[in-house]
Amino acid sequence: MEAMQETQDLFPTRLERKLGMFERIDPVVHSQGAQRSDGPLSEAQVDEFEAKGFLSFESFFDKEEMDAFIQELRDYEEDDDLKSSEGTVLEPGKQEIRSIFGIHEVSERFRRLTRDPRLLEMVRQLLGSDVYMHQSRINYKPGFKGKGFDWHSDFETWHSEDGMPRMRSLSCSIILTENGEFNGPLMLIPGSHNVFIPCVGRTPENNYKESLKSQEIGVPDVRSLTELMTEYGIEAPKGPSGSLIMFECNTLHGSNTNMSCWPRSNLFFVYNSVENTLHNPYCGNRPRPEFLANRKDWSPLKPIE
Ligand code: 6CS
Ligand code: FE
Repeated sequence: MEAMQETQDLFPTRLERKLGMFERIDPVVHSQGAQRSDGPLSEAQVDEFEAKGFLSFESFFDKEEMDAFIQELRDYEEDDDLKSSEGTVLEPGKQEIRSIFGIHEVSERFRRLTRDPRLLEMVRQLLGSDVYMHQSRINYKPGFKGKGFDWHSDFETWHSEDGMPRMRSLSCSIILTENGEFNGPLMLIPGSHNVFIPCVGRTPENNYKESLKSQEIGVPDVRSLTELMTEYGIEAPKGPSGSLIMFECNTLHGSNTNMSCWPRSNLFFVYNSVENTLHNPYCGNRPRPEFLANRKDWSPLKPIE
């Protein structure tokens, strides 16, 4: 059975021919019975996450708590070494920072935040096990200049390019600077986590060098997106600094260009179940670098007060 699991790809994607979307096979909430209510989330919140594929919390952290993080981000904008380092992605053709990956390894302050018990306990409640950090990043979206992210399922990429076997991970997105209507907030399609949409097209080696600036491969087709949007609509949770959005790894999401003068910076921590560690990439390519997909430390995260 073990060997079968290794080779069988339950989520075929990135093929030359289009396959239709199909129902999710994994649970959304992985804890069972009494374990489901064993954590900070109420029954109603767990049910909501299960139904919609995300939960949002206005002012989850105090605004003041976020100030030191925001100051650190500002310092990074001036840091040429960091700007030229591997995990930093610049906007296409520009010098502006788009994302810094592996932020929990760059900064002790961010590392501690990934282990904040207020986050970890909710994540463990939903994923039903201990968890480790698959990926962390900051997405910058400076006023006037910040570009968007096209519609995608993170799991589709993590499965095909990183070998994440099953849907048992989630992202915590912490809003560092207020996300409003006009500065390109995260948009999600509620309910979309319940289907897997295979995407068309083989994955080139080193695809991440392009996809992190502008995604071309691993983008769901317009017909499937239209069907889901028509049925479920789109939501864009907004809130001040310190707000939190937790979204399931297969929930379709994207965001617009920031045309306003107000910067939008969000922090993303991706937690994966220790029972869902990475295989070889299902697309057949070499694994992506560590800053995108952690393969060296799958030990359970311990809370830091
Ligand atoms: O390639 C990745 O891993 C990712 N890309 C996107 C657009 N979202 C999630 C993740 O950072
Ligand atoms: Fe994403």
